[in-house]
Amino acid sequence: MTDRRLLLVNGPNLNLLGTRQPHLYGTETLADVERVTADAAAARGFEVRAVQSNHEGVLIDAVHAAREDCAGIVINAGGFTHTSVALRDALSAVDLPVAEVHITDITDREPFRQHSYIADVAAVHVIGEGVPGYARAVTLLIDILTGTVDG
Ligand code: CA2
Repeated sequence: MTDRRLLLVNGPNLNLLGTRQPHLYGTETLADVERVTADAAAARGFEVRAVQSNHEGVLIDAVHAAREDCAGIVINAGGFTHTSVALRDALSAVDLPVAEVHITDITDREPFRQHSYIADVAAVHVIGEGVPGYARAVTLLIDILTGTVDG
């Protein structure tokens, strides 16, 4: 591993965090998510490049670009989690360790949310822990990257 940088990917509608549906997603904003993630990474000597988009192709391009200068990817793919073979293929193709995060417990919601196309290309899964889950995902991903645990 040469680059001590992680890509943080947030998918569609996560730009609305903190503005709607607080009973589900809480009151913290996307900026809070990005700060929590960056702080957890900085504590281990890593930096974070954050991208959020409502467009599948933009997310795929960001994942491809990570191959150049990132050591791993933290992703909450939002609704694309349950629909996007293309985003899953991109994650698989770049061959970087992936941490999948969901703010809510997708296993305890509607049936259509219970399947994740990302799950089996991710080495780390943090689900239903709210925004602090992003920090835990970073820690677990960096453990893998630094050989603290097996990946
Ligand atoms: O629990 C998660 O983190 C999700 O990835 C969030 C996605 C949802 O489609 C997944 O099933 C689970 C939705 C993000 C939408 O975020 C909003 C935030 C505030 C207001 C409206 C939507």
